[in-house]
Amino acid sequence: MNRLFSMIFVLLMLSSCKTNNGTNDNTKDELRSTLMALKGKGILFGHQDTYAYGYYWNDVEGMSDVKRVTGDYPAVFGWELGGIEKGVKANLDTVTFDNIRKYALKAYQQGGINTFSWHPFSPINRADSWDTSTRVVEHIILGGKYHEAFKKDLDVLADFLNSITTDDGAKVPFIFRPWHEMDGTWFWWGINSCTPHDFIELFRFTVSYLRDAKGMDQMLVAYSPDRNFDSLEGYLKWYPGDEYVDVIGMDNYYDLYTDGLLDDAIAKLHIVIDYANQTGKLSALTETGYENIPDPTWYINKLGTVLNDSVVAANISYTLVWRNDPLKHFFFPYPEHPSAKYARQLLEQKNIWLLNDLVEFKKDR
Ligand code: BMA
Repeated sequence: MNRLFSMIFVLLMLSSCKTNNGTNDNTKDELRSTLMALKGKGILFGHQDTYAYGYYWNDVEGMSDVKRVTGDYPAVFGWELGGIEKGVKANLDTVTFDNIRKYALKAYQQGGINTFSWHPFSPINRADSWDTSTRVVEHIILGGKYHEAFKKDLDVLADFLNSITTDDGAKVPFIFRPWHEMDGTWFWWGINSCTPHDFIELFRFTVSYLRDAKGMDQMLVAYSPDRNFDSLEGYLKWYPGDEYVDVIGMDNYYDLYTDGLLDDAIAKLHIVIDYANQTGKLSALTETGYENIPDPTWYINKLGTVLNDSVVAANISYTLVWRNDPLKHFFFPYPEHPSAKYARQLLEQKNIWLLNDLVEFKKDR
């Protein structure tokens, strides 16, 4: 009888590790292990807001510019949380949070991986992320006058992320990428607007509060400076510590479109990869792209060259290109764009994976 019970128990445990798409990344540890396991086999291709809108369409069921060009969805789905802290219905790019919840769940149920960025409005005066006219970080960290206000913003953020669940109530795992590009000057958490010490406090508090006070055990965390470093020491200047970070990342647009800087982009990724390997973590090119793709060959000649560098190909887990806002800027071609055939060429390569590749890989594990 005891044996029967143990067998039933084991079977139940095994079946609880599977989601309804036959995949097995329903916890953050499983998500991490999937991303680790594909290192050297494939690099997942990601796209920001892929289901939400694209080149002259908005919120059309099943639509994605990546799908329109390649026939498949991206493997990594990026979503933006900026504005959630204000309690409004839609984010700063006019995507409603109800839709983001729906899209992220769909991406997960299809076997994809979600990642969230956050360009918050200041807890002090609700100025946007790009307003560096007042100092924010020193006032919202522990001991700051607006710390409680900041905590309220995190409460709202956590409530939303914790509400992305499957029908049986399981929380959908994801990668959260807060306070990115801190080595640039453009955000109020950037290099000219706070000290590395205060930045690290901010990052640590954000992660601990979400994990410990808000129970967000479904979250991996990415650290993503921009391209403004050329040594490990420079890269780690704002690093909160190994216990706060799962994905060692870099955002990089400039080196990937400016002539003569491709080697720099690769060298910086090597720094990222070395550190990830040294600490047993994941590595990724967390954001990239060429706004409106004025060089049609960019996907092959620039992004392709970087991703096919032997060290990069053997190590990074994913990359993500930015959103397709036709009115402002788009980073993935629409079918008629001259770069579409080059994007297709890159995404047809055996080691660059879209959603189906990832789903197949997980089935075989
Ligand atoms: C930036 C731009 C902005 C957008 C923000 C958050 O890179 O795309 O237009 O509001 O990201 O998605």
